[in-house]
Amino acid sequence: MEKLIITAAICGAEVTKEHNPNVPYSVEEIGNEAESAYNAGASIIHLHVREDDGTPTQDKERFRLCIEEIKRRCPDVIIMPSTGGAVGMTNEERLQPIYLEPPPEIATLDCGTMNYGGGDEIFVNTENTIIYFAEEMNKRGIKYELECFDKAMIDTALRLNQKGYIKEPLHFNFVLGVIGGITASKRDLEFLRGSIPEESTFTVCAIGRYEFPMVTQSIIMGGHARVGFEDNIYLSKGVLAKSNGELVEKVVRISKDLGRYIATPDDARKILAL
Ligand code: KMH
Ligand code: ZN
Repeated sequence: MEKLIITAAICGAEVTKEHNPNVPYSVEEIGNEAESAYNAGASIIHLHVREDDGTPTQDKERFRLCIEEIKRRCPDVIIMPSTGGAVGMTNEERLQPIYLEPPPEIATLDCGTMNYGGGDEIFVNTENTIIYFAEEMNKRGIKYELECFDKAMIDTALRLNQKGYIKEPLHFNFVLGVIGGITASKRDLEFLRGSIPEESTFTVCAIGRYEFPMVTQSIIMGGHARVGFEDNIYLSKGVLAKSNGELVEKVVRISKDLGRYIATPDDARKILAL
């Protein structure tokens, strides 16, 4: 089976130090967390950034500082900035990291609007927004990871692919277990996997206690794996992870036990055609 690409989503926009004191905010903390994940076997860092007080930001300068710090410590790692940012940000705010020079190799592209996390929050990605983000990334040669929180988002991505806005080769991230999105079960994952073209690649992430069971299913199915504080802060029941590296180490153990080797960043570049 193809080598396993491990993405570490080290920070996110929602989880805080109150949930787990090891969630990184400062540039140095982000560098430490990226390095721990990379040393453990992550080939991609999915990056959100924060102000020092923990406020999520899409500020281009803050991204530049964090990316420089990560590259200094992990020269060949693939850095995948978020264009989702945090609920309530404008499209222009969210897009800032794709205007960096050099542009990122890959960035996220969220494929639909949804209720987000209960309460009144809505994560807004209209069809025009998705087209606009895709076109801005196309102009800069940036590959997208298609973030699909539900089956309808896959259908939207495929429709926009047929219309020529979203380019191949398609790479999906199935995000399972966000309140407002699809639940995290083997049945749901099989449904999503069966809904994308056979030749496309996919990775899986899942929230909280569903992280490791769903990622393990993906490893068995030939998909890839994402873990990290953005999705889950526990190493096992009631045990907070000390670092993103611990979460990556656990996936590496599971994958090796299942007979699947781990992709280096350059392997990941080949698999994803970056
Ligand atoms: N924080 C969420 C609202 C992405 O990175 O593109 C969006 C998100 C997805 O995390
Ligand atoms: Zn994200």
